[in-house]
Amino acid sequence: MMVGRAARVALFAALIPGCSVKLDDPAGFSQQDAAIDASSQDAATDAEDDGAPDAPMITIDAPRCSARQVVMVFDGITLTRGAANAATKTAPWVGEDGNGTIRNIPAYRNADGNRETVIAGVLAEVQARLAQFPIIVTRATESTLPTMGEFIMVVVGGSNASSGSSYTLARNVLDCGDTAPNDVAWIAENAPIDEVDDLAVGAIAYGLGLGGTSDGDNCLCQWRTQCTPNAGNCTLSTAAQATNGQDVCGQTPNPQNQLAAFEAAFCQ
Ligand SMILES: [Ca+2]
Ligand SMILES: [Ca+2]
Repeated sequence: MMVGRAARVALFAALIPGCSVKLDDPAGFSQQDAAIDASSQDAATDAEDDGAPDAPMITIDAPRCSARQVVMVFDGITLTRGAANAATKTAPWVGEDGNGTIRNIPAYRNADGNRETVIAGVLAEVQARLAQFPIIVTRATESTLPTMGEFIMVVVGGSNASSGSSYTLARNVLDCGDTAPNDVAWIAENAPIDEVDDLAVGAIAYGLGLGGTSDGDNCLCQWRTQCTPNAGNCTLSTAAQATNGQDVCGQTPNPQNQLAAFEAAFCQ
């Protein structure tokens, strides 16, 4: 889906004052499948050599990067202001507009008859952005959130009026030292569909303590920085220069190895 230039300029100008140029992504959805190594089945072996048929030996390998998951919510959820914790559906940015600390975020594109196709495309794109690790990305509803294990929740839908975010396009908090493993991030309904994946990766990264950059190709572009995202999908870098001094974690080296941060958070 292409969004008119004027609308997009207004959208990004609302997020970053002074940011007035934004290019469309000509690639759109690539519909790539994520290369997630979900399981493999080992061949049965006749270990005993006793002549009797062996029971099948099946080993399910856990995905390499399963220390934490990414869970995306598209079907509406109630969030409450509090410490960042996806399991309790609380985040410090909820209701930062002062209009209430319990906020109902509506379902993403609820009036769009094509919403399931759109959501499937967004999920596939987020999986593709994170396939290099790989990181498990799944969809859940408020009633089917994981009940064990650590997970970062990315809620998509509504506006800053419903979430209470002080930013209009996407929100997470810079989590220096990644002290909260179960961050809760939010992306607005009106984010361009082909940028929801990039915003999700940026939100996750911000929650790992990675600072915003002014590199238009990088997934941390425009996270509290004056930055115009380039066309196409964003990337992570081994040497990303975090550019906004007040929002760079003091203990974090700069430039930052974003790939190592994701590896540490999800794969170790
Ligand atoms: Ca975190
Ligand atoms: Ca994209």
